[in-house]
Amino acid sequence: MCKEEVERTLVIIKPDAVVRGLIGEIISRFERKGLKIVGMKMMWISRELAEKHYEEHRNKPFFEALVNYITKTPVVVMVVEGRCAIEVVRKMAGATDPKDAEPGTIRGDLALDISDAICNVIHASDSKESAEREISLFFKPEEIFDYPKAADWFYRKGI
Ligand code: FUP
Repeated sequence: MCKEEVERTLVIIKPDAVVRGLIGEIISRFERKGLKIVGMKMMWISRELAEKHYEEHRNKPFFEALVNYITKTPVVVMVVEGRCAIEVVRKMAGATDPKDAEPGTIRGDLALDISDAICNVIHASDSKESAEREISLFFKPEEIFDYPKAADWFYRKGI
């Protein structure tokens, strides 16, 4: 389990969140938590990219609906960095089905209805391997940035 390691994870603000005007709300939650956005863009995911991203679900009955859902409108994709970011962002996202997601989580607070697919506002990578794979699917290396945040000095050890 992660304790100290700075990790990067892929977040997608999905079509339901975009059309409901929730982009800012979701980004704010990550910023307030202390996570750092090191890559971000709006894009319209192609069918081909959606199928690659959701490869592990290819044989599931909801695959077609899932691809239709994620390609329905533009989305915002982000690389989010911070201490144990993969686990932290998954916790912030909450359970897959928004009816089961705890209040306080993004899905618990911001979603309820589903359609042919489970519409659940965001995607967040579920492991180190997925994070690496998904980040390289959506971002070129030069689209991810290294920069300091104002409070970095405060958390340095030994001062
Ligand atoms: P999560 O890791 O929480 O994003 O959930 P999964 O990887 O299990 O599922 C990926 C996406 O498939 C979900 F975000 C929504 C969709 N899904 C369905 O539409 N129906 C299902 O029964 C399960 C998942």
